[in-house]
Amino acid sequence: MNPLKLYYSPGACSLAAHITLEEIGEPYEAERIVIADGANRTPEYLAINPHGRVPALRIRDGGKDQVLTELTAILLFLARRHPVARLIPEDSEGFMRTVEWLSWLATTVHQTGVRMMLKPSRFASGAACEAQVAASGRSIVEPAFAEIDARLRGRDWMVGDHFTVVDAFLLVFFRWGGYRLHLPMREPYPEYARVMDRVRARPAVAKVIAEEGIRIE
Ligand SMILES: N[C@@H](CCC(=O)N[C@@H](CS)C(=O)NCC(=O)O)C(=O)O
Repeated sequence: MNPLKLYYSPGACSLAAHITLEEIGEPYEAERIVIADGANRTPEYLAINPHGRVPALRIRDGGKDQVLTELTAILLFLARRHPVARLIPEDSEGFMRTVEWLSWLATTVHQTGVRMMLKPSRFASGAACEAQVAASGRSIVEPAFAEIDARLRGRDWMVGDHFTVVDAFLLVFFRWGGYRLHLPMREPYPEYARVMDRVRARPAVAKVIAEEGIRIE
Protein backbone atom coordinates (compact mmCIF):
# COMPACT_ATOMS: atom_id res chain seq x y z
CA MET A 1 0.00 0.00 0.00
CA ASN A 2 1.32 3.43 -0.97
CA PRO A 3 1.49 5.93 1.88
CA LEU A 4 -0.18 8.63 -0.24
CA LYS A 5 -3.67 8.53 -1.78
CA LEU A 6 -5.26 11.44 -3.59
CA TYR A 7 -9.00 11.94 -3.96
CA TYR A 8 -9.66 14.07 -7.03
CA SER A 9 -12.29 15.04 -9.55
CA PRO A 10 -11.19 15.35 -13.19
CA GLY A 11 -10.31 18.96 -14.03
CA ALA A 12 -11.14 20.28 -10.54
CA CYS A 13 -8.64 22.27 -8.45
CA SER A 14 -7.37 18.87 -7.32
CA LEU A 15 -5.52 18.83 -10.67
CA ALA A 16 -2.78 20.95 -9.04
CA ALA A 17 -2.33 18.35 -6.28
CA HIS A 18 -2.35 15.53 -8.84
CA ILE A 19 0.38 17.29 -10.87
CA THR A 20 2.41 17.90 -7.72
CA LEU A 21 2.20 14.22 -6.73
CA GLU A 22 3.39 13.18 -10.17
CA GLU A 23 6.20 15.74 -10.10
CA ILE A 24 7.59 14.55 -6.75
CA GLY A 25 7.89 11.01 -8.09
CA GLU A 26 6.70 9.18 -4.96
CA PRO A 27 4.33 6.31 -5.79
CA TYR A 28 0.73 7.16 -4.93
CA GLU A 29 -2.83 6.03 -5.45
CA ALA A 30 -5.49 8.25 -6.95
CA GLU A 31 -9.24 7.79 -6.62
CA ARG A 32 -11.79 9.63 -8.75
CA ILE A 33 -14.51 11.39 -6.83
CA VAL A 34 -16.54 12.81 -9.71
CA ILE A 35 -18.28 15.95 -8.47
CA ALA A 36 -20.71 15.97 -11.41
CA ASP A 37 -21.97 12.55 -10.19
CA GLY A 38 -22.32 13.74 -6.60
CA ALA A 39 -19.54 11.39 -5.46
CA ASN A 40 -18.21 14.09 -3.14
CA ARG A 41 -21.49 13.98 -1.16
CA THR A 42 -21.66 10.25 -0.43
CA PRO A 43 -21.39 9.10 3.21
CA GLU A 44 -18.17 7.27 2.29
CA TYR A 45 -16.49 10.40 0.95
CA LEU A 46 -17.87 12.67 3.69
CA ALA A 47 -16.19 10.31 6.17
CA ILE A 48 -12.91 11.15 4.43
CA ASN A 49 -13.52 14.88 3.97
CA PRO A 50 -16.55 16.17 5.90
CA HIS A 51 -16.42 19.38 3.81
CA GLY A 52 -17.36 17.32 0.74
CA ARG A 53 -14.66 18.92 -1.37
CA VAL A 54 -11.71 17.70 -3.38
CA PRO A 55 -8.79 17.40 -3.11
CA ALA A 56 -8.16 15.29 -0.04
CA LEU A 57 -4.91 13.47 0.59
CA ARG A 58 -4.71 10.34 2.72
CA ILE A 59 -1.32 9.96 4.39
CA ARG A 60 -0.50 6.63 5.92
CA ASP A 61 3.00 6.69 7.34
CA GLY A 62 4.91 7.12 10.58
CA GLY A 63 2.36 4.79 12.21
CA LYS A 64 -0.45 7.25 11.50
CA ASP A 65 -3.39 7.32 9.09
CA GLN A 66 -4.40 10.92 8.45
CA VAL A 67 -6.35 12.96 5.91
CA LEU A 68 -5.13 16.37 4.79
CA THR A 69 -7.62 18.69 3.12
CA GLU A 70 -7.27 22.17 1.58
CA LEU A 71 -5.33 22.37 -1.65
CA THR A 72 -2.81 24.93 -0.35
CA ALA A 73 -1.94 22.71 2.61
CA ILE A 74 -1.61 19.65 0.35
CA LEU A 75 0.66 21.45 -2.13
CA LEU A 76 2.97 22.76 0.59
CA PHE A 77 3.02 19.39 2.37
CA LEU A 78 3.99 17.50 -0.79
CA ALA A 79 6.60 20.05 -1.88
CA ARG A 80 8.20 19.99 1.57
CA ARG A 81 8.14 16.19 1.69
CA HIS A 82 10.28 16.06 -1.48
CA PRO A 83 12.61 19.08 -1.48
CA VAL A 84 14.71 17.50 -4.25
CA ALA A 85 11.82 18.09 -6.69
CA ARG A 86 12.19 21.85 -6.02
CA LEU A 87 8.47 22.58 -6.17
CA ILE A 88 8.79 25.55 -3.85
CA PRO A 89 11.67 28.02 -3.91
CA GLU A 90 14.46 27.30 -1.42
CA ASP A 91 14.88 30.90 -0.22
CA SER A 92 12.58 32.52 2.31
CA GLU A 93 11.45 35.30 -0.03
CA GLY A 94 10.48 32.74 -2.68
CA PHE A 95 8.63 30.69 -0.06
CA MET A 96 6.81 33.77 1.17
CA ARG A 97 5.72 34.68 -2.38
CA THR A 98 4.59 31.09 -2.97
CA VAL A 99 2.30 31.18 0.07
CA GLU A 100 1.06 34.63 -0.99
CA TRP A 101 0.12 33.37 -4.46
CA LEU A 102 -1.48 30.14 -3.25
CA SER A 103 -3.55 32.04 -0.70
CA TRP A 104 -4.84 34.60 -3.20
CA LEU A 105 -5.62 31.97 -5.83
CA ALA A 106 -7.41 29.68 -3.37
CA THR A 107 -9.49 32.41 -1.72
CA THR A 108 -10.15 35.51 -3.84
CA VAL A 109 -9.83 33.95 -7.27
CA HIS A 110 -11.27 30.46 -6.65
CA GLN A 111 -13.69 30.63 -3.75
CA THR A 112 -14.97 34.12 -4.50
CA GLY A 113 -14.55 34.95 -8.20
CA VAL A 114 -14.81 31.57 -9.93
CA ARG A 115 -17.38 30.15 -7.56
CA MET A 116 -19.64 33.20 -7.90
CA MET A 117 -19.49 32.82 -11.68
CA LEU A 118 -20.02 29.06 -11.72
CA LYS A 119 -22.33 28.54 -8.78
CA PRO A 120 -24.22 31.80 -8.19
CA SER A 121 -27.10 29.85 -6.62
CA ARG A 122 -24.81 29.11 -3.65
CA PHE A 123 -24.70 32.87 -2.95
CA ALA A 124 -28.18 34.10 -3.88
CA SER A 125 -31.56 32.85 -5.05
CA GLY A 126 -33.69 34.01 -7.94
CA ALA A 127 -32.57 34.52 -11.51
CA ALA A 128 -31.91 38.27 -11.25
CA CYS A 129 -29.87 38.01 -8.04
CA GLU A 130 -27.92 35.04 -9.38
CA ALA A 131 -27.08 36.97 -12.56
CA GLN A 132 -25.78 39.83 -10.40
CA VAL A 133 -23.64 37.45 -8.37
CA ALA A 134 -22.22 35.88 -11.55
CA ALA A 135 -21.41 39.34 -12.92
CA SER A 136 -19.68 40.25 -9.65
CA GLY A 137 -17.67 37.05 -9.90
CA ARG A 138 -16.62 37.99 -13.40
CA SER A 139 -15.51 41.41 -12.16
CA ILE A 140 -13.09 39.59 -9.84
CA VAL A 141 -11.91 36.89 -12.26
CA GLU A 142 -11.07 39.01 -15.30
CA PRO A 143 -8.83 41.50 -13.43
CA ALA A 144 -7.23 38.54 -11.65
CA PHE A 145 -6.35 36.91 -14.99
CA ALA A 146 -5.03 40.27 -16.23
CA GLU A 147 -2.87 40.56 -13.11
CA ILE A 148 -1.53 37.03 -13.57
CA ASP A 149 -0.73 37.86 -17.20
CA ALA A 150 1.08 41.09 -16.25
CA ARG A 151 3.05 39.41 -13.47
CA LEU A 152 4.27 36.70 -15.88
CA ARG A 153 5.66 39.22 -18.36
CA GLY A 154 9.38 38.51 -18.83
CA ARG A 155 9.25 35.46 -16.54
CA ASP A 156 9.51 31.73 -17.18
CA TRP A 157 7.60 30.80 -14.00
CA MET A 158 5.50 32.75 -11.51
CA VAL A 159 7.83 32.58 -8.51
CA GLY A 160 11.56 31.95 -8.37
CA ASP A 161 13.46 30.59 -11.34
CA HIS A 162 11.89 27.14 -11.72
CA PHE A 163 8.50 25.42 -11.94
CA THR A 164 6.65 25.50 -8.62
CA VAL A 165 3.29 24.48 -7.18
CA VAL A 166 2.04 27.99 -8.05
CA ASP A 167 2.45 27.24 -11.76
CA ALA A 168 0.51 23.98 -11.28
CA PHE A 169 -2.35 25.88 -9.62
CA LEU A 170 -2.29 28.54 -12.37
CA LEU A 171 -2.95 25.82 -14.95
CA VAL A 172 -6.25 25.00 -13.21
CA PHE A 173 -7.49 28.57 -13.68
CA PHE A 174 -6.23 28.80 -17.24
CA ARG A 175 -8.27 25.70 -18.07
CA TRP A 176 -11.34 26.86 -16.19
CA GLY A 177 -11.16 30.25 -17.91
CA GLY A 178 -11.72 28.77 -21.33
CA TYR A 179 -13.53 25.54 -20.58
CA ARG A 180 -15.83 26.38 -17.73
CA LEU A 181 -16.16 30.16 -17.69
CA HIS A 182 -16.17 30.48 -21.51
CA LEU A 183 -13.75 33.39 -21.49
CA PRO A 184 -11.21 34.00 -24.25
CA MET A 185 -7.81 33.20 -22.68
CA ARG A 186 -5.00 33.05 -25.24
CA GLU A 187 -5.53 36.41 -26.91
CA PRO A 188 -6.20 38.63 -23.88
CA TYR A 189 -3.62 36.85 -21.72
CA PRO A 190 -0.67 35.92 -24.00
CA GLU A 191 1.89 35.78 -21.19
CA TYR A 192 -0.35 33.51 -19.13
CA ALA A 193 -0.82 31.28 -22.21
CA ARG A 194 2.93 31.21 -22.91
CA VAL A 195 3.83 30.03 -19.39
CA MET A 196 0.96 27.51 -19.34
CA ASP A 197 2.32 26.04 -22.58
CA ARG A 198 5.60 25.46 -20.71
CA VAL A 199 3.72 23.87 -17.82
CA ARG A 200 1.76 21.57 -20.15
CA ALA A 201 4.98 20.47 -21.87
CA ARG A 202 6.27 18.94 -18.63
CA PRO A 203 6.03 15.12 -18.80
CA ALA A 204 4.44 14.84 -15.35
CA VAL A 205 1.77 17.39 -16.27
CA ALA A 206 1.01 15.74 -19.63
CA LYS A 207 0.69 12.37 -17.86
CA VAL A 208 -1.80 13.70 -15.32
CA ILE A 209 -3.86 15.49 -17.98
CA ALA A 210 -4.09 12.17 -19.88
CA GLU A 211 -4.93 10.22 -16.71
CA GLU A 212 -7.71 12.62 -15.75
CA GLY A 213 -8.98 12.45 -19.35
CA ILE A 214 -9.30 16.22 -19.64
CA ARG A 215 -8.38 18.88 -22.19
CA ILE A 216 -6.85 22.20 -21.28
CA GLU A 217 -8.23 24.21 -24.18
N1 LIG B 1 -11.03 25.31 0.25
C1 LIG B 1 -10.95 24.09 -0.52
C2 LIG B 1 -11.92 24.21 -1.67
C3 LIG B 1 -11.84 23.07 -2.63
C4 LIG B 1 -12.99 23.14 -3.63
O1 LIG B 1 -13.78 24.09 -3.68
N2 LIG B 1 -13.07 22.09 -4.43
C5 LIG B 1 -14.14 21.99 -5.38
C6 LIG B 1 -13.61 21.48 -6.71
S1 LIG B 1 -12.58 22.65 -7.52
C7 LIG B 1 -15.17 21.02 -4.87
O2 LIG B 1 -14.84 20.03 -4.28
N3 LIG B 1 -16.45 21.33 -5.11
C8 LIG B 1 -17.52 20.48 -4.74
C9 LIG B 1 -18.71 21.25 -4.25
O3 LIG B 1 -18.64 22.47 -4.18
O4 LIG B 1 -19.70 20.59 -3.94
C10 LIG B 1 -9.52 23.86 -1.01
O5 LIG B 1 -8.84 24.86 -1.29
O6 LIG B 1 -9.10 22.70 -1.12
